[in-house]
Amino acid sequence: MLIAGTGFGGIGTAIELKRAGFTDFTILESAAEPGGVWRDNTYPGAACDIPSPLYSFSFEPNPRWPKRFSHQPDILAYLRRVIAKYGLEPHIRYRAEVTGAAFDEERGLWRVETKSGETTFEANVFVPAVGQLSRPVLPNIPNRESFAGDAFHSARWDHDVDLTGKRVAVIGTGASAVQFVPELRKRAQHVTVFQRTPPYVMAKSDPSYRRWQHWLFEHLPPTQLLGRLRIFLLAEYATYAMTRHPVLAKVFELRTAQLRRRHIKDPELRAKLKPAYPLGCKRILFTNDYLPALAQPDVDVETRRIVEITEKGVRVEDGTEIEADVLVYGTGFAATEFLGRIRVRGLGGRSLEEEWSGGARAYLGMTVPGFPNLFCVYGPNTNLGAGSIIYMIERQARYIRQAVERLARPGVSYLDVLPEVEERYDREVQRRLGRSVWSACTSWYRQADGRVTTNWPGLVTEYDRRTRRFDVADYRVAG
Ligand code: N01
Repeated sequence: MLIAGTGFGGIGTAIELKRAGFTDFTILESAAEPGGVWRDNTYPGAACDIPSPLYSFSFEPNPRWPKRFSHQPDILAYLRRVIAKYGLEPHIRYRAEVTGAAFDEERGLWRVETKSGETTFEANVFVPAVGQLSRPVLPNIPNRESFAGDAFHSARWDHDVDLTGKRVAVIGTGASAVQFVPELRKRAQHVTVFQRTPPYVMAKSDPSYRRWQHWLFEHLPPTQLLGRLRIFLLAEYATYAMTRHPVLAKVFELRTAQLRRRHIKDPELRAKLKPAYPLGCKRILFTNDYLPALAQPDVDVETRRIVEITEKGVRVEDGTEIEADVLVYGTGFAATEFLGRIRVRGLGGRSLEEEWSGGARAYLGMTVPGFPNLFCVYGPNTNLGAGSIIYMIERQARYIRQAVERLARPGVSYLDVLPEVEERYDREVQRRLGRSVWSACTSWYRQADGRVTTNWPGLVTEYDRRTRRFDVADYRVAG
């Protein structure tokens, strides 16, 4: 078996296989170290906006999280510890970026190529676990290359650039920007935040865990489990409110307005920060220091439309040039480009890129007709508007493990999901998404034609139920 990626998806799947007694697998990793997005996103203030008791493997609760919302170094350290504990290191091949995978029907094997081209790997099962939010996007703004100063994307933070005393321009106001803007403001002389769409911002309760709590979690694990359950139920409630219940969503909306009134005294700035789309349509951002940072005299929120990047900074629609020494792009990821640059060929040489030309889709977010024994992790329509993606990853790993068990039976060469099963599933998911809040504005959840290809339409408990048992009747079994 081959897994691509050493983020939570790849590691979670590998552990599930190993715990079931399958040890014949290799994990291909493009970088020289493990960790996925938690290795790559090192911007100042990088943290998880889901509390750690839920943003961790259920079977590895970690009683020693320093804070409720852990920071990137702690999450990366956790993932490394898990890799070591489950003995996964010998399975990982670093600097092996998967570029292509082709299914050999006769032999029932995937042939997987890497960038270096030195080795072609062969395996009966291929599990791409390359994430949805792992390919940074630079915006299509004219003359981007003309900027004379330092410029970088938030997910590729250039720590060699000293921001002390600099004028910094930030483009974007998403989950990443709200974390790094307050931090870089502490060092920079001035920050201009270019905001195209104001986000909904909510406060977060983010205490550091005390020593007695660490002791309790270690010696009485159910106490930590209770905390996990509470966060889980809150996330389910938030999803329910956002997707099905406008009145409940209104309660959240009022709280965001309250927060703006508390932190932003200038009515002009407050008006600029008021979102004009239904709450939940884009990700709600949890932060305690973003709004206070925007209220400072050394921070400007610029809402005039950007027309070009210049040698000295950013030009906006009325011709004004806003000068900067450093440009930071907090402009997000190519979320709807599933599997990124991996060219996948299935039965009869069919191309996955072509199959997905109208938008990525897969049965339960994992399997695609004509691409046997290919199981995506964190694939199409498995992202969450609220809640922990690790919960979803664990359900996918469980399903994949069951498929692998079926494949281990004598005489089974491959499993190919039935086109009608996938078609029925996709129609249902898209019908529900079409009625959901995510169809009410543009965001990274949707592709250009409006189709929501990233998000799961329901509660995570529904996904849990639907993926609990691998039903072989959904598949064509080739001998
Ligand atoms: O990216 P984003 P992100 N001109 O796509 C703006 C996860 N995450 O890196 O809204 C001007 O949300 C764009 O504007 P608009 C999390 O799931 C998780 O911040 O499109 N502006 C927007 O403001 C999150 O949702 C954690 O109008 C332009 C911003 O750039 C996801 O990653 C932490 C523009 C992009 O925001 C992505 O977050 C951080 C242009 N041409 C991130 N193009 C956790 O805690 C884009 N923008 C787990």
